[in-house]
Parts: sequence; C-alpha cells; structure tokens
Amino acid sequence: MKLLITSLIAFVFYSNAFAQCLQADYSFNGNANDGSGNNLHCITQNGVALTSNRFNNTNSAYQFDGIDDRIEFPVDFDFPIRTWSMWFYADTITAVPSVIMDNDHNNIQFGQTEIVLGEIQGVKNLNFLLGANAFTTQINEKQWYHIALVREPTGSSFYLDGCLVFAGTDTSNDHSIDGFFTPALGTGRLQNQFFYKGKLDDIKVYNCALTQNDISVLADSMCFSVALHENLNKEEFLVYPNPTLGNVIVNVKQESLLKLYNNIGQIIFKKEIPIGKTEIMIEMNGIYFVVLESDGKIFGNKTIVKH
Ligand SMILES: [Ca+2]
Ligand SMILES: [Ca+2]
Repeated sequence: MKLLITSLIAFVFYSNAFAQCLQADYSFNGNANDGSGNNLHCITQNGVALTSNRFNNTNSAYQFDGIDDRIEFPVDFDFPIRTWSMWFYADTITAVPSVIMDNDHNNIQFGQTEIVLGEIQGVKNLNFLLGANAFTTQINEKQWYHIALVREPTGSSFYLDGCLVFAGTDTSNDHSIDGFFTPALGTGRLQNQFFYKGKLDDIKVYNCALTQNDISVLADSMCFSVALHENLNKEEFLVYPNPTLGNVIVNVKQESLLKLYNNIGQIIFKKEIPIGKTEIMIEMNGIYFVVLESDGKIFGNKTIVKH
C-alpha cells in the first residue's frame, strides 16, 4: 500500500479505551445534544449560533457573541474523578475576564471547575481553575486550542494542546457560596456576566482521569515531552529508512492508527494501517514524528528526518 501525503486526510472514527467513562459528549454538529447516550442535552440561550469548526465544516461548533450568549448543561458533573475536554477559539480576550466554562456553586462537593480568559498588561491569558489548583498561561486570540482538565482525589492536572502544563496537589474542593447548580458555557457561575466571545466545540465530560496519552489522542497534537522522552514499546514497530529521501516503511505487529506529526506538533496525516508493512511518502523536508496507536492508546513513537 502506497500513500501520498499531500494534505490533511479526513479524520476517521475509532474507539478509544477511555470511551467507556464518557458521561456527556457535545459534538455541536447541528445542535447541542449529548451524543453519549445519557441524554444530557444542553440548552442554547440568547442566540448562540452554529458556526464552522476547526476543519471549516459549517454548523459544527457554536459561536458566542460576548454579550449574553450561553449554553446551559442539565447537570453539574460533580464527579470525584473527572476529565473535561474541549476546543475553543477566542475572537477577543480583554481586560474584562470572559468565561469559557464555569461549574461552581455552594453545594458542589468536589471543587469548582473554571476556564477563564483575560488580559493583563497586554498579555492574553488562559486561566485554569479546579478546586484551589490554578494555572495561567499565555495564548493568542483567533486560534483553536484544545484544553483538558483532570480532577483526581490527589490533585488536578491541566493540559493545553495535548501537553500537561500544570499538576497541582491541592485537594481542598474549593468552591463559591453562590452560583447555579447547573454549569454553563460562555459565562460565569451567576450566568449574567463575563460573557465569552468566540467558538466552542467538542465538549466531553468523563468520570475518570484521562492520561497524557489519552489527551494527546483527543487533541490530535503530540506532546513533544512524550514524543521525545517517553520510552514506549519501540520494538513493537519498525520505521525505515531514516533519514529518508521520501519513502518510509512502517512495519507493525498489530492493526494500528498511524499518525504523522510535523516538528511543531501538528498532525499532518492519519491512517488506519494493517499488520505488516505500509509505505508512506513524505514530500516536504523536515523532522517528523511517527506515532502508533491501538485501542486509543499510544504504544510507540519514532522520529524520522526527511532530506
Ligand atoms: Ca445574544
Ligand atoms: Ca463539532
């Protein structure tokens, strides 16, 4: 099998090992319904409108106007072990904070969960909050990002574009003394201020703690600290020649999902491959990362160079 890599290949669906703990799944493809089977459908409010997603597919994400738009969840997902995963694209980030998601009220048992944007002295920031674990990192307007928050009884972990950016050990379950019992997207816990202007998509809530590798799968963005330093099962597959002039043979011992990333962590190619040899062609010179997944888990990765 010979595959010519020229552009992004259409994404394929495959089952993830962590799918069994998915509690709510909002693809925002045409509506705000929950696709997990639990029927936890969201309610859109004040004109929040369907828009294009990160692949430029129409009616596949929601646009918030920054004035009064919000999307309400039917329940508060107050799980002692939980993961939130989502994509966002902020049109503007200003000195007035804007809230992507706020799950915080006086009866919540396992801590508030908040994702807040704000500008301080010209720097645009993304703020994660889970209980009293907090982390701030600089981001850009008008760019899609994947974020994930993981809460465990021992602490919380925050991920940006598939990479762990913060691990906190606070277990105080901090929360506010007011707020709605059902969380919302696009506004703060009182749901009348801090409105978000931008897009949101693919909101997923799990009642388990996803791992770094799980989140790399969701983010379709290899974390380089994993790609370069984690010693995975490198004998499970062969990749040659390396360096290469263009053709690369990938030889695997199990059916796999092959992903090829460029040197800034963007996925440029994704394909299910059978047991044995698959030949791929790389056109552009550069450094690439071949990542193999099976059942939603990364089992190997290698760096290759195209001259
Ligand atoms: Ca509106
Ligand atoms: Ca979508």
